[in-house]
Amino acid sequence: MLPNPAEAPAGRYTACDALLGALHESGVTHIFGNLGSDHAGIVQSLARAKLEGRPMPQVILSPHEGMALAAAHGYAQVSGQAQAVFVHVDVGTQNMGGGISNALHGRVPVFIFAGLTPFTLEGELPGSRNRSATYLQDVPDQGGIVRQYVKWDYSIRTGKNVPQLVQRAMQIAHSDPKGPVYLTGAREVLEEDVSPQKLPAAQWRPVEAAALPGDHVAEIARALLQAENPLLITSYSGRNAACVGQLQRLCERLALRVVEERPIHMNFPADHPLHQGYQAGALIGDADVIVVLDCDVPWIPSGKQRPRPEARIFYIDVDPLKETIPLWYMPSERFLRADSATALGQLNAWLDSAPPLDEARRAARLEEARGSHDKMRADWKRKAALRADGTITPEMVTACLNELLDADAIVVNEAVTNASAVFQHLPRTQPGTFFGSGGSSLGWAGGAALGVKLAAPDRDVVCFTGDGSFFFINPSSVYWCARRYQAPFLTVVFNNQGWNATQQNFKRIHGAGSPMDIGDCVSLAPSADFGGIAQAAGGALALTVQTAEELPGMLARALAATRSGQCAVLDVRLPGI
Ligand SMILES: Cc1ncc(C[n+]2csc(CCOP(=O)(O)OP(=O)(O)O)c2C)c(N)n1
Ligand SMILES: [Mg+2]
Repeated sequence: MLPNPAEAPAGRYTACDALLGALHESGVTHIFGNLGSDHAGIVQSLARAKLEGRPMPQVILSPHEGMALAAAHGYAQVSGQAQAVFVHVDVGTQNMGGGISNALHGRVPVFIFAGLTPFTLEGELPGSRNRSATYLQDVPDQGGIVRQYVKWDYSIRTGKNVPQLVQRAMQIAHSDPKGPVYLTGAREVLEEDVSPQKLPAAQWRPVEAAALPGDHVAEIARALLQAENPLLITSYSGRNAACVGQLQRLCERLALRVVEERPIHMNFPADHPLHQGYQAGALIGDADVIVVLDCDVPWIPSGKQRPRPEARIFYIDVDPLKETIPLWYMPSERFLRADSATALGQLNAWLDSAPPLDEARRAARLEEARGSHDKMRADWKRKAALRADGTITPEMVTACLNELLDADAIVVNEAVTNASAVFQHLPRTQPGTFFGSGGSSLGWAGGAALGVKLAAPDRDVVCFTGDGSFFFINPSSVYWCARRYQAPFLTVVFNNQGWNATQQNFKRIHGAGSPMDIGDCVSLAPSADFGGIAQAAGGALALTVQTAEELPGMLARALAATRSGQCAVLDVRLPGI
């Protein structure tokens, strides 16, 4: 704890200065903020820092808290660095909504700060209550609103140790499994005068990546060498770019097939012959050794495709217990808590000094995989072909977009029942070019795309939503922000005029042949003018595509607009559900 007078501004130095200074020190460059009466001291500190030319995180003023959190989520997915989200007491916390569940399940580090309503009534301390609303925002346990969804929550009790609290919060957020943290502070505490202090960042680093215990490296490597039909299933190992190369090396030397199950990241090059698509399906039942690498739900136990009872299953995961999911089990031979890049590096190193897999066996397996890879893709291609009746399919949209995008373009996916069209026809080949929310709360994609674009301003960013999801993204907030902060991206709305997922679930559970009309519960007709909403809020280019014929031209126009600084929303009219 070293006093650092050089950092001290002239005049007062409060807990707010300490909070903002510590965030800056810990690498936070952006505060996605929806500020209120609880943040009066924060606003003052930011203004004073600007006046005095002191570095501070940039405030991205976020008209809706859901967007703020989604943007911090997307930003951290690209950069690995937690950003800050500032929200207003209990009500702003509630307005973050399901986004907090996405950040937790997506294992994304986010630092959330919310004020607490003042705890003095009669001016006993600076910051005391001064408005009727401050009475209405007094709740018994504000942290309790999000406690199930954060890794850590705490309230600042004294301004004196704010830098330590920030560093602790950041250390927890950035340690695996990563996730959101939530800090609160009442106005009186934030107004406290404190002494500047600078903490040595090197002493607050995240916990080091965990490795596989030595014995198990050999055990897994041997099992893979001996296997006839090994399979690897992953969904988020690619969050660490280094893991992609390690995985490719392991798979090539063993002719190990890979399935990306509901991917949240780009994990393995989609054009690689060992890439076997996005549904393990029959491959699961055929496999004698299965490595599950960073995946929450590799198969559905009540589904048709399950591993054989005698299959050897090794679960390597940064979070193999899934502690945030109370009911969860995937019976496996071993559960190993390890960082996937480290674990694969260990397996590769062990295999480097072992006799290699018989080359004939390896080559035969690789050829077989290549055959199924090519066949699968040829089938997909047929689905993307033009229809005689001119109707648009989601596959056509993504295939057409694939022609226009570079390999480093970033895809943000919340396409719900049309997600497979995104997986199949926008094959990502470079790490860090694909993101999903990792959770189940719709409304992430718009804010996430904004955060992604802020973190990667030189790359094309395309986000996919359904028409139902578009309502959830708080579009007015998203497109307003995108214009104000010059973060243009393309949104493709798969508009099937309804909640297809809800309809499909009804059919799955209550029989496909049900004669009942459930339109009242799932239809979103008549369709909203999604592009018009974005245009009104943030001057976005609004395009509606009705026929397959006009699709290529409109996509090119929309993309060109984003490249010249304007958001574009392409409302793709699919056949209604
Ligand atoms: C915040 C939130 N509310 C409700 C749901 C339930 N839900 C899951 S899928 C879905 C329908 C989504 O509709 P749309 O985006 O149009 O995609 P489609 O199903 O038509 O492909 C709904 C309402 C959810 N997952 N998250
Ligand atoms: Mg829909």
